[in-house]
Amino acid sequence: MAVISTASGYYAIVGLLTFLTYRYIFYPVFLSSLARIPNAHWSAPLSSLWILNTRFSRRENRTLAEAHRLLGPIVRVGPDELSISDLGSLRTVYQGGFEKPAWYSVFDNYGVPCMFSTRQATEHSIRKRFISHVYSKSFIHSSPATTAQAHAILSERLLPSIEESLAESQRPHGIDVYSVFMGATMDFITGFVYGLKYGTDFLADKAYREHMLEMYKARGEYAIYDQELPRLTKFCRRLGIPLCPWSADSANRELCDWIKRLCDNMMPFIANPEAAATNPRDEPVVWKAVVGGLRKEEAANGKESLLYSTALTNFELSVASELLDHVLAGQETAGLALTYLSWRLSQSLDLQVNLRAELLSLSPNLRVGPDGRLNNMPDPKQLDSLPLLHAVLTETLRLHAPIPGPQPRETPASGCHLGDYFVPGGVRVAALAHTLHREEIAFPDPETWDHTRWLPTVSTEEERKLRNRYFWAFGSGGRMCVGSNFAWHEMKLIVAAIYSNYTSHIVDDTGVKNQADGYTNQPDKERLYIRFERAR
Ligand code: HEM
Ligand SMILES: *[C@@H]1O[C@H](CO)[C@@H](O)[C@H](O)[C@H]1NC(C)=O
Ligand SMILES: CC(=O)N[C@H]1CO[C@H](CO)[C@@H](O)[C@@H]1O
Repeated sequence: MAVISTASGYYAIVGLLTFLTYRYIFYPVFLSSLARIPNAHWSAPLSSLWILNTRFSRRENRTLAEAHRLLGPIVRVGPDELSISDLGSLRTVYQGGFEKPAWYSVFDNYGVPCMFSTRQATEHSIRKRFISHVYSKSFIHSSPATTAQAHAILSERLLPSIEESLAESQRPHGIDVYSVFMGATMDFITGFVYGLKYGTDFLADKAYREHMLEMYKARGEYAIYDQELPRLTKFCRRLGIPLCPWSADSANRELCDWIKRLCDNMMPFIANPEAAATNPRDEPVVWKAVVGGLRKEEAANGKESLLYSTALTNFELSVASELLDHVLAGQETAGLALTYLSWRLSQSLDLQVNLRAELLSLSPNLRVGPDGRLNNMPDPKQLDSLPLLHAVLTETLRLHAPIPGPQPRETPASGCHLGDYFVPGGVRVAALAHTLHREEIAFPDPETWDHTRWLPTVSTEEERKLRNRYFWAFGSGGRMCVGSNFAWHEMKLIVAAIYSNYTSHIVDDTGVKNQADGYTNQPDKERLYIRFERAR
């Protein structure tokens, strides 16, 4: 009896080892259809440790750029994970509507999903229908609310704060434009979401603005734990062993509470949203669209709605979750782009002279009147079609993409073809703006900031077409940035208002060259000191 059970124990162990060797070594390395795809690291088919370590030590951008340069456009970075960088795969994955993986669940706010964190395509398109019209170019270019809000922020807040920095006492150190631009973009997006009356005044309230930036930073730095190691992070949190410091969780809570308070201010108008504003600058455009959309969905489908359990049962938190995402997505990205653009422009007075000439050709333009105020706003279409302004901004979004990191998707259950490979279902696939923006066929000498790549007078139409196909600052397909038109418009207005009136000069740009390597990429020290002078 004893002999038999020893032998069967022996066979069980050998069997188990054989199975494990097959399942975790032989199959992924040799038999899986992913085995034909080049490995970014020899261990990639065996475990995710290498890519996790690359991510946690913040070396992903250059590591993947190098892997694609050496191994081609499709590389395997983990047992079930690929990185892609060719236009064909980009079309298959992003235009093909591949769904988002659980990675995006960290963007569920207050425990409820928002449009950005929604994984499934049909649910996403219901949410998108609520708001896509107010973020369309035609709405933004023609809305009295966006015009009135922009005018107030530029004329009453941004330009005066730059004028103040010209004072003798401030001149030697200049102003931290990183902080100023984060304030300006926060005021723009909260103005559009809640109206100016219930939005922020970050440009005036420097102390509060910098406190919020700290909270935001603490939240962002540790999101990677919940994204890449969700089960372990949750488990440790439950045991009371913090993988990420408590301070990150409490910063996140404070940020959420703050946005919730902005939403609570609007609650008196929930039964009658029209009563929220009597003039265009106070119009809560996005809030109204979200509230109206949810109400309509509730009336049309009630308990049958796909959103019933995720949104309609918790109306207030659903509204807050959606708006929190817009506010944070809209602030940091555009603020980063403006910081890097002002850094690049400050390195060439000639370029500033040419840009100013172009800006002053607008009629009306953004030159400040003798009373220190802006009189008229330029025609948005005219502003949008200024070639030099468009070129300097596009080149900045290329080389310093605010979201350079991977935007993961999941292959559908039936699998798909990428290049010559068959990829089974459930595989995580991602492209990154960082690598696409460094493809030499489209961008020769990719590390050089050269705005002339985008100028019709310097490059051919063919060249610019190819560049536009590789330009991925806002992603592509159905899950592309919904705020891109708003972002272009606000960034162009801010740059135009400043450079119509001032020249800029670097005082201290320590650390600006180094960007954090993550989903978004702040400058190392999160500051950039610039001195402005009145333009003549
Ligand atoms: C320079 C400025 C901006 C950049 C570079 C940018 C970039 C992006 C990118 C790359 C995505 C896709 C992310 C992914 O799939 O992982 C995205 C999505 C999104 N962005 Fe932006 N963004 C900018 C400004 C804004 C603004 C001003 C808003 C204001 C509401 C905004 C709201 C959103 C939302 C709601 C999504 C999710 C869209 C969806 O899932 O359908 N973004 N953005
Ligand atoms: C890429 O990451 C490196 C650090 O690994 C950083 O120095 C560099 O600035 C990053 N580049 C961009 C464009 O984000
Ligand atoms: C070129 C130009 O018009 N510059 C003006 C911009 O606004 C400032 C502040 O009012 C003026 O001092 C500049 O002369």
